[in-house]
Amino acid sequence: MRSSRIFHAVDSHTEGMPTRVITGGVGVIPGETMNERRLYFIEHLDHIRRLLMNEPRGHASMSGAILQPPTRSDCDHGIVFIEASGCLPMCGHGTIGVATVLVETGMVEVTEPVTTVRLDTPAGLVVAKVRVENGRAARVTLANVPSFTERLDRTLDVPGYGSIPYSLAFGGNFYAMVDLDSVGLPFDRARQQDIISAGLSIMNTINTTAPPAHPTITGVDHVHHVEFIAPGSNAVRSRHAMAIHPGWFDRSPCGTGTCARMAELYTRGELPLHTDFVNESFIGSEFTGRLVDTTQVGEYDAVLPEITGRAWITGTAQYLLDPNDPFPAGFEF
Ligand code: PYC
Repeated sequence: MRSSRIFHAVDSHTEGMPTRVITGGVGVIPGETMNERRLYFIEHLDHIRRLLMNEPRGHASMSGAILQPPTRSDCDHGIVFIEASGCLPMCGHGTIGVATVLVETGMVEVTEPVTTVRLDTPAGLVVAKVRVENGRAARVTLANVPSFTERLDRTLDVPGYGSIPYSLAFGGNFYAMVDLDSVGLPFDRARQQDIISAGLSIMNTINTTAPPAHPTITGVDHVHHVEFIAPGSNAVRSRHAMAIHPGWFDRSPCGTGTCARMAELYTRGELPLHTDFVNESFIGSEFTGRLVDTTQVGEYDAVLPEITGRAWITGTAQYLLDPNDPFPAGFEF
């Protein structure tokens, strides 16, 4: 067995969506903040993401998180998020996966009934409160980064789809929120290719005509997620299909998407503070969220969201790179 690289991993899934937690093999990424590390990684180390996320070690919907020492003294660990499609500033299902792995492997000091883990993410501080029962991480509640509505009730001329009403909100990433009805498609996995095509057209139209920009986080300046809201959804319970660039769906209810949706519902006056909101994924799994306070992000009125979800460890692995492997950065299919 020959290997020029070895990456240590604990694989998990959060409500159906994988998080490959890389616990060793990358080293400390240069950067004074976790967002600087994310940007350095994108520019200089993206081959590692592609090796770990693409086929044959991953797949087109693969997601992961590289553990780092924190860049701030009030955190236990840092995270650089990796996916088949890039490096997100924040990922809710990924953070729930990381918190579960840290507790169940004993990488943090575990206390019952609640272990608090403070995480340094590219989008800012995220605090995970892990409910621990008999040593098992039963569920995780994240206090996510401030979330806000960037634009409400606009229309977009989308080639092939006509005039589409949408709103845009930030919950750790930017999300376009669109009623599935408005693109004439049913909430049905049998129509997933059509839903992805509509999502990519909407993202492309927003990014070429009116891209958003986060006022304080460098490099967060596009939309790669469209949250297609299913008919019958409301501010108590919502179902959605989360279409993600370049062409896959979140299997989990999407933590940052749930926070963006709660920010939008708050702006509409439909979701008060301290009120549960259940968000269901395309495969029927759930996160429960709530807003706990208000704040300000640049010129935007913002909210402080929490989400609760569960994760399970699925395996441990060492991923190798044989020096003769013809696909040293994997491949996309
Ligand atoms: O849970 O925040 C999330 C997420 C983003 C993309 C996939 N999952």
